[in-house]
Amino acid sequence: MADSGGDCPRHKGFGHHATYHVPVQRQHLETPARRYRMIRLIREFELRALDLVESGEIVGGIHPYIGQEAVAVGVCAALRADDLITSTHRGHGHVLAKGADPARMLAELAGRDTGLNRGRGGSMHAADVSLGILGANGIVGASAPISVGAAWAAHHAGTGQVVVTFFGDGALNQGVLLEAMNLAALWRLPVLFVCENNGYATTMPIGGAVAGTVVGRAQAFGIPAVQVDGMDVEAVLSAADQAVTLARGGGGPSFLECVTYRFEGHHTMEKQYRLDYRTEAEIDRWRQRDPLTLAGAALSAVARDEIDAEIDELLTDAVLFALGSPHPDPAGALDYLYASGLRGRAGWSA
Ligand SMILES: Cc1ncc(C[n+]2csc(CCOP(=O)(O)OP(=O)(O)O)c2C)c(N)n1
Ligand SMILES: [Mg+2]
Repeated sequence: MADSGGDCPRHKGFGHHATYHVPVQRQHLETPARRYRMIRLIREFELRALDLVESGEIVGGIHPYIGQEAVAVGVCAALRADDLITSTHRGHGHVLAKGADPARMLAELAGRDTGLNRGRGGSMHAADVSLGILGANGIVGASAPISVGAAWAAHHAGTGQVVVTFFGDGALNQGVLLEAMNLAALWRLPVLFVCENNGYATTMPIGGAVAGTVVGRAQAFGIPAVQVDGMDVEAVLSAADQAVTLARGGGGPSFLECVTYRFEGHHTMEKQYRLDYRTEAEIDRWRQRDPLTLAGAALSAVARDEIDAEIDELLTDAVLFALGSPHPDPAGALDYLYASGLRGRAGWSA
């Protein structure tokens, strides 16, 4: 079998059947410097991904997470390595913050065989179960019941795991989210509902779609809910910490509304459509509170420069790795479509 490690020295020897060990990242967000590093990593990852969309290496476009990085990093900093997350169509930041290898993630976006899911999932379906990443999800609101199911399983197995479900303000009126919150509250499951309120669902401002308040949705089920500054990684972490401690101790679910903003379009197609639903002045105002700058303020200029240089090299390697990797063999297009080896319940027959 040909080696598919591309030109990147860090990933040499990554063949089709090689066991791959995630290099540095497990629970990697313990200090302000590490949190700044991860915000920088996600930002740089997204910028490189935007380039690859432009050059046609990533087909179909992406939903960039730029501007919202403090939410993923603050929440994941409160988690254990074996905790679980589910994510959204705008999921790169969550997947990276939970510890996925940026090179394999980029390869996934570019549809390569070395990708997290061998190039079959792409941007909106990236997953790495070994890191507790149960998957991004292209269906708005659909990851909430997956999280509640995983939390039910963890609760009954007594593993002490907590499950986070990330979703946008656009999911707030999805019935399935409300059903998921109801069961999580009723059964006191260890779930953290994280709403990333970036003010818009595609082009629809939240004021035009959501009656009542965001936290009110959760409070209706008796779920403790707070609003937090989603541009400030330390504020997100401290709220997430409390919620995770409560869940791990058997106290049931919590809900965080993280108020944030996306600096780029809803999707990379947006530029082509020339959609006009928010002003430059509004975008500029939010850029004044860039989560990267806010997190960087805790560090010296020298420390920031060192981290920035390391991330630049890491992402340059990641691009080389992704683009140097083969596309999947079309002969295997039907592989992995169906589960195998499932056992039926008592009384079941094939
Ligand atoms: C059930 C469902 N309805 C509609 C869509 C199309 N869609 C994709 S993203 C999106 C907006 C989501 O907004 P929000 O949840 O606020 O997330 P954001 O894009 O702001 O991160 C919509 C309507 C979808 N993917 N799934
Ligand atoms: Mg939104």
